[in-house]
Amino acid sequence: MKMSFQWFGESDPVPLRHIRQIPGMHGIVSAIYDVPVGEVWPIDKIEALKTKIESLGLAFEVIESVPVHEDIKLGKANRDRLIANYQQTIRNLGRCGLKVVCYNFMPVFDWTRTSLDKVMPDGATTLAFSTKEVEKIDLSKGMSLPGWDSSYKPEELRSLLAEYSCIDEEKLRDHLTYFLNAVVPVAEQSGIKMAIHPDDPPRTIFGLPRIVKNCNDLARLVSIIDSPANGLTLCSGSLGAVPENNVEALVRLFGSMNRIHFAHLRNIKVNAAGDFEETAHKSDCGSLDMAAIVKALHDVSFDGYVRPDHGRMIWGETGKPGYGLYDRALGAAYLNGLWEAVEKFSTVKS
Ligand code: DNO
Repeated sequence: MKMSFQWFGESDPVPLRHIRQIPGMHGIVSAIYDVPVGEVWPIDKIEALKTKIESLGLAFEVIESVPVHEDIKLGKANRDRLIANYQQTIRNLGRCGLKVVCYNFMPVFDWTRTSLDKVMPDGATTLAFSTKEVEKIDLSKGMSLPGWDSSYKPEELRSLLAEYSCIDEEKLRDHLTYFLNAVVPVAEQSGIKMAIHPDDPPRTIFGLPRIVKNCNDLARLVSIIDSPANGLTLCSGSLGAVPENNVEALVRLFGSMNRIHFAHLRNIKVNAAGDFEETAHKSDCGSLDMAAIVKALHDVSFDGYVRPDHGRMIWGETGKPGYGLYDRALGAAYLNGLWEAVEKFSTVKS
């Protein structure tokens, strides 16, 4: 298990040198943020980012994300040009030594929350999702959340939502299949493993189709192309937001098929209505058994990348909600501790 940390480049309030001080930190997860979605990432930009990260003794092997243009998800006529660009980006990343590319196929919106600063009993603030609140969101005002690759002005959002009105789950799945058939062979040749991020939360929102929500969806996804290059980002907090999703069992199933290349590990407290708030990583702070999830990763001989996902804001830290230094650093230390314990005590001594 290679511990990593997401860093949003020079504009990130968390400096790389602070990330380096977290014990057991293997590398950085990042992206090229100044190339418009759908265009090719040039080799020199990738190289420059890699050199910067490596100069601090950290590895740069995981991209999160190479965003998929909405026209590919919509199956529009210009998708072949956009997919050719995506293929070239994958080739360029492979040439620069990258290993895993995280992406998602969520229409319009990436991860969605209804509060970015819900106050917890201990005074920390956190990200939360409430079904009632999401129904009240007025999309005519546009929408954007931290960490998203796109933000929308009201007019753009209106026309994009109209375009999706004729896309159901089956159509969206066809478009994903078309995309993967073109991209996975290139990823294989380039030494890159594609790792789709599940829908967050894993249910339909704003009437848009969602196709990476549960065990069935993941099974259909990996069967589209039977190759390790067609893999998953196992996000405990996304999948775990629906109580029927047993995250430990998902790790065992897809991990033993060698399809989990990247894991986002965070804990959430979920209620019966499916509302949730993101908690500290430790198991007894939320609804997920993080020790069981880490043990399952170990049992399937997981040797991919992990990052502590979103943290709360604590100790007066300000910055990008979910992406502060302190709580994510605590998460990394905790997860490394779980891994060390599992590793040490499940070793069969000869
Ligand atoms: C938020 C993040 C997501 C993720 C993308 C991957 O929780 O994990 O924004 O980066 O969905 O494409």
